[in-house]
Amino acid sequence: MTDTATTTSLNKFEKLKAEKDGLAIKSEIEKFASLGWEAMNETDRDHRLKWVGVFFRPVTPGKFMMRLRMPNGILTSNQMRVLAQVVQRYGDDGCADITTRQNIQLRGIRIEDLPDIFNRFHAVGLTTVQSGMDNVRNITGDPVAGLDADELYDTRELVQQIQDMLTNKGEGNPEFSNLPRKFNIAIAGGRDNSVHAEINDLAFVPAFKEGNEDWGLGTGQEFSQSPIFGFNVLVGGFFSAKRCEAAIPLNAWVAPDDVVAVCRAVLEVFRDHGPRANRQKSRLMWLIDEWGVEKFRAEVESRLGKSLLPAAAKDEIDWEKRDHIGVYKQKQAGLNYAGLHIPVGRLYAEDMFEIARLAEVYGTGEIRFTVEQNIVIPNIPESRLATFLTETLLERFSVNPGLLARSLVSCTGAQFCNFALIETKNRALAMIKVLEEELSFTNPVRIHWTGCPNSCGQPQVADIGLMGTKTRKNGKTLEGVDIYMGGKVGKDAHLGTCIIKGIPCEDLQPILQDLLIQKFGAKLNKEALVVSNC
Ligand code: SRM
Ligand code: SF4
Repeated sequence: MTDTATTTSLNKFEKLKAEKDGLAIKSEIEKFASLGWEAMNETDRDHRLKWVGVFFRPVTPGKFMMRLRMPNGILTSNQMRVLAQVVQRYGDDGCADITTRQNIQLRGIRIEDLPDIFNRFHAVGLTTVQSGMDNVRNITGDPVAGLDADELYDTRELVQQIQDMLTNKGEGNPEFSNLPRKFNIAIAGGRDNSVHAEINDLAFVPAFKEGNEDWGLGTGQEFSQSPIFGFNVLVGGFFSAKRCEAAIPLNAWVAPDDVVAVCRAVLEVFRDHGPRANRQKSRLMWLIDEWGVEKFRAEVESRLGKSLLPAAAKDEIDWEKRDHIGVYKQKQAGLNYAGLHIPVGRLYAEDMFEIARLAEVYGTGEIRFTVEQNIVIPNIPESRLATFLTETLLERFSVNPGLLARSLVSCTGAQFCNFALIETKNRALAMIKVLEEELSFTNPVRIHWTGCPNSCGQPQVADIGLMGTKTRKNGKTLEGVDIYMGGKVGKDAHLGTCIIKGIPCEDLQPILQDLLIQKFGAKLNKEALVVSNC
């Protein structure tokens, strides 16, 4: 227990962690499976199970959600097939969602099946550990790491190393299982900030250190004249219902070899000093506010056991953000990667089997996720590309979707999430379909839906962000949205802000149509013009 926690009154979550560490649940899975969900201790069921990635869903009691960890968003066809087998056994209740953290969640899970599911995961190297509650979430990395000819750094190995350190290679690590709150880490390896570095508690962005100074790297390059590659460090980015902040510079540049140690040091400082009294004020930025960034930096240095170098003068994020939908040449001659659009990230067992098959038949069995809830299949030889593009699955999971559909992101919403104020995924799809029928576009417009102010669907990074709310119309309470605009991703990323509040969802379509015409150059299609002139 930390110094802060012992001196402040403990909130409900701090109490439950103090009573029993969340990871203790690992050894009780067999017991829960034979007890059944209704007979379980409620705190274990509703909260502690999240330490092993199992989420009780009050909206569908008895049908749990399982959140995996997918370092850098990468999995194998074998792993995908195991995930497909798990959801397949639940028939209509079983499905999966690719998440906004390059990850996947499974639905319909029965508690009695957990021992078998964990065994299957273990056999193929999958883990769900520490993916919920006061733990570090899935660590994001560049979705085209190792494929992109223009990349500055292949993030895969580092992301895996951080995950291994935090989770004890997927087995669970009590050193980091009682943070004051959730914690997000991202590493950008390309020039386009594909991971939304600015909305993470801790992010590493590519930057070259110039000049002829003693950097103390111990690499023999201390006095190098030529620029050395490393990362500028950002801290404190987060979204919550009460406050959203972009990450701020720590004024530190780290060599790739130091990234894991810096993650450890930052997390130790957060764990031991982060505020624990009020859950709404427990994210890392609140500690930085209290201390100031200088004191925070000094404490990180003290944990690290060495000084941090000042940040490089500029970072290398100088491209517009790519969405990776479509077919692109890899840096390996003769190979391509294909980005498939998965509408709002929703997958069913048969889709997952089919994706695994395509990855094996045309690629090398590798599958990747993006933070836009889509997939990338790498390593498709030139000679196989034409046949790949005729596959039936690509009719639904297109490499060339409409310009609104391709950038659509949506959180879980009311179908499964009890925080939700509105239904999101189905509504988002229906709305995009109508708007694409009515309008023509020259550029993609990024629309993000999120069911409540927790902002899992990241409306603040979107061109148009829609945040679920309840609103009143003609004396009735209706599902509505607050509209966000101005989110900028890629270079010069900054967060969008709320511009209109409380639009009933039933009145939203003409407002979106108008915004798309006025602000994004959309044009009414002829047929729509005829209808509107009637
Ligand atoms: Fe989230 C809580 C879903 C990304 C901010 N989020 C939840 C819960 C667990 C609430 C619950 O128990 O029902 C949601 C589970 C619903 C379900 O059944 O799926 C949930 N969050 C999601 C996912 C699945 C949205 C999606 O459709 O993609 C994303 C899973 C990511 C992952 O793989 O780990 C997801 N959540 C995010 C993000 C986006 C990001 O990380 O870039 C955010 C905003 C960024 C951030 O955290 O700073 C986010 N989720 C929250 C919050 C507000 C945190 C706070 O500090 O207040 C909550 C509520 C909480 O933690 O108390 C929350
Ligand atoms: Fe649930 Fe709200 Fe997150 Fe959507 S934004 S998944 S409704 S907590």
